Amino acid sequence: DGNPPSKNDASLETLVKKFQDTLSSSKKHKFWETQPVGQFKDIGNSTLSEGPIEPPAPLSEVKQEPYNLPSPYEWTTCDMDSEETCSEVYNLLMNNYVEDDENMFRFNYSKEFLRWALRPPGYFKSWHIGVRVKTSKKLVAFITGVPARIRVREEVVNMAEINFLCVHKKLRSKRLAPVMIKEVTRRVHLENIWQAAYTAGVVLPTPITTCQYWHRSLNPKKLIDVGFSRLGARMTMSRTIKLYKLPDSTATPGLRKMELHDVPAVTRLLKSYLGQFAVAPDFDEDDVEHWLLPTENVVDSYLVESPETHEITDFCSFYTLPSSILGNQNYTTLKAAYSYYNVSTKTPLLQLMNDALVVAKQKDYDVFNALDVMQNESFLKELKFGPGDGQLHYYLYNYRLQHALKPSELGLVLL
Ligand code: MYA
Repeated sequence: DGNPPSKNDASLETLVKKFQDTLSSSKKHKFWETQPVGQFKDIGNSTLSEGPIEPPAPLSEVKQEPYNLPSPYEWTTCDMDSEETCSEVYNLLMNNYVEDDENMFRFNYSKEFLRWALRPPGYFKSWHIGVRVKTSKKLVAFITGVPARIRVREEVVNMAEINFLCVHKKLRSKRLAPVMIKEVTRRVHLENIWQAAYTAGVVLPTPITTCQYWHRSLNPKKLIDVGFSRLGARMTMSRTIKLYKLPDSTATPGLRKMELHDVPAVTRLLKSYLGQFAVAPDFDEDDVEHWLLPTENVVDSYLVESPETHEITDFCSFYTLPSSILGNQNYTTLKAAYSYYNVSTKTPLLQLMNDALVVAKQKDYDVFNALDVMQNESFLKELKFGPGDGQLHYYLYNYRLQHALKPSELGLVLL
């Protein structure tokens, strides 16, 4: 999705960008103004009610043919089961996907990650959309959707989660993105789904909430060497290394990796926990098996099984998303863990997350990232996370909320 691999400490350049962003709510959005999304002019208008902005249309009224692309290009459906296609997608994103504001880092989603992210239960191959150059067949743009049931307040809504929108650097600013968004919308409509959820680092009409990235250094020396973080005032490298030192082993008795037989218990735990948030996924056992059962170098999940009662009382998880380090002599990759879904009922969340940090450190991650969603604020400062310069805006398509949410009211993490 569209969250920059953000860093600690905003530079002047970043602050200027931020200022421009705050002005952008008055800027024209020629495309987004035509779409069924909350419009800036409607903010605070209490005559508009919560829920779908447009009603579903009969399927016979959904356009049957793809939208027109500029003539050098053609649509392609990307078969992520194919090793060759998956490599083409991987390479497009590796070279052209999201960068931080200062172009020092770029997301480097692995092939295994892309296969996991794009093939959840009930996925549609037709929602994995590429654009090729007709003559050379080179893949130059991409956008995806996957189905998800997302609860908004009391209502569970069938949605598409839209991600991996990417246009090759050489084809930017030619209004290709709106065509791609319209085409994925059409293909989602063909499955009788009329709402979507997505995130982006840019401000569009209109965020349901705006979250902050926080970063917990695990390998401070490397993070400083590559320019991800800076030595604090009155700090030396050795004091910094000591500050971020973690125990060699986890503290919670009964903490272990999640296994297949845990799926029912984890589903119950998550369902009851996510119930408290205004917007959250409605996971069933198949979803939990797909999204949370550990997959090497993709998603890690741990739980606490009570040594006495064998009850599953707590859960934590993170996904693996490295970033390429652009133009550094010594390092090419930043290994980052991203906090995913965490549930505490017995082990204090602070202790659970400290154990997650310990595990990530043992597995050689350089940094552990978390958004200020759900109850994350309760541990961020205490566990020495620092605020990043990246903001992540969450959006719904064709679903209006009366008021923006606080990040802590959001129970949804998109990849
Ligand atoms: S977020 C990740 C986005 N990807 C990147 O940031 C990678 C690097 N950047 C690029 O590849 C390009 O810059 C992209 C834009 C492709 C982003 N979300 O073609 P253009 C609007 C939505 O001339 P380009 C993610 O994957 C922009 O405001 N809209 O621009 C979630 C302008 O419209 P308007 C965006 O730079 C994606 C128009 O595009 C974004 O060449 C969710 C300009 O088009 C953005 N991130 O290409 C997509 N960036 O004039 C929406 C720019 O109105 C899904 N724009 O301001 C909606 C739900 C659909 C399904 C509905 C089902 C019911």
